[in-house]
Amino acid sequence: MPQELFFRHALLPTGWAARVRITVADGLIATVQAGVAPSGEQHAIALPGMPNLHSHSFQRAIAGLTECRGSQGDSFWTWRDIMYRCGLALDPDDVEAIATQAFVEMLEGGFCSVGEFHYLHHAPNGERYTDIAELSVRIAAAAAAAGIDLTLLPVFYAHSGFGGAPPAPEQRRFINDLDGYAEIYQRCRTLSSAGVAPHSLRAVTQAELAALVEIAGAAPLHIHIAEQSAEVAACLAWSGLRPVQWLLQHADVANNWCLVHATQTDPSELAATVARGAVVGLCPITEANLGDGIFPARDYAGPFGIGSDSNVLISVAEELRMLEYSQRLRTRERNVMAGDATRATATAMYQNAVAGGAQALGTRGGISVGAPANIVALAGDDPDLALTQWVFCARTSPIEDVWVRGRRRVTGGRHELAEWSGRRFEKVRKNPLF
Ligand code: NGQ
Ligand code: ZN
Repeated sequence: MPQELFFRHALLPTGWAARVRITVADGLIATVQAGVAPSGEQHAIALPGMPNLHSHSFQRAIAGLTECRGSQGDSFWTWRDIMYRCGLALDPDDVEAIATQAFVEMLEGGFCSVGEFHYLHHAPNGERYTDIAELSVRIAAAAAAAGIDLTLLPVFYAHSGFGGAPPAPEQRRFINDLDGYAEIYQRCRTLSSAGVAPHSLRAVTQAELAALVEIAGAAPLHIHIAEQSAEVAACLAWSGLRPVQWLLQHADVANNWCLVHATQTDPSELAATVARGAVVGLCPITEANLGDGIFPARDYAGPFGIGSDSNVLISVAEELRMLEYSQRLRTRERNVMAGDATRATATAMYQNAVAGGAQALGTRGGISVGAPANIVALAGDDPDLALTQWVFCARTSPIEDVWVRGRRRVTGGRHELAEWSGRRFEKVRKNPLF
């Protein structure tokens, strides 16, 4: 007997529909019918679960610990020193506990799937664990416990700067050669869906990037790019090209690629990115928190999705609000992210980020037959207004229930493991090493 859910309104790929019955079989949406009489379990408003296309779950452990001024001026790079210190202090149990908590919060915040851009591979002294993919196994275990759909994006990291500079000692947990990386990647493919992630142009050479593209084939390929202005300056000094320019000239960027951040891009780089069909992975809260700059979204016509990245705050609504507000502050206009067809700004951003996020993770998104039954139920009567209020106006979350592959994980806004996981997480946070 397939599971049946009834919603007064549902956001379908074609827009809002009323009185919608969704049936679920084997975790996938089996049927979607609009305009039907209520039956079975009834809810107010169904949204497709939002993909979180970029997360470093372990960084949730330092949320709130990097917001005091240091002795020198603070920057992305001083934040990174603190983040590295934390990364060096975590054992496998810690990594799993922190990831579980981050994933629980993602589900409570409206994300149903996550691309975990995972680069803590080795022991704190830099040696391989007996199982080279030990920490990927822990991430997969955390995702299974929390019940979030996982795309593991094991990261290849080999250098500390452009032109193949040797890695720094504090990067020792990240470092692999191509053979070691291929081993981790193959293991990841047995744990969950997976993609390939060259960390950044700072961390890979051109030859390594080409090998990684080969390994990925048609699987998702994610890379950090053009986030900080110092990175643009270093890339120009090294190659005479800006990072996105360099990437598009030297790699076969296609629609399985996700360019994470792409903050520092000029109009010609944006147009060239659109032509390749790649997704831009925007992480508006982290980009604001780290002082990256503002992605010129008004001038970009291609697919995008959202990521919680450093996990300093985990919420679909707050990512979308930051995205729209950063554009308003930059352009001095309003409703910048709305579309001609979808004029409600929150709804337009939501639909676009669901589609772009699913593309980036290589999954099906949206409430449609054959897609995973990943659904977020909001309270409210008027669906556009409810989604708008969640994104722009609400002090408390209107999320009631969240299903992943048809299984309800959040009820009344609360994840089934929230209390237990929160306690375990707070114990890890007492670690004096960070
Ligand atoms: C990361 N995070 O890998 O976690 C990066 C910082 C780097 C963000 N860029 C480190 N948000 O880019 O070198
Ligand atoms: Zn990142």
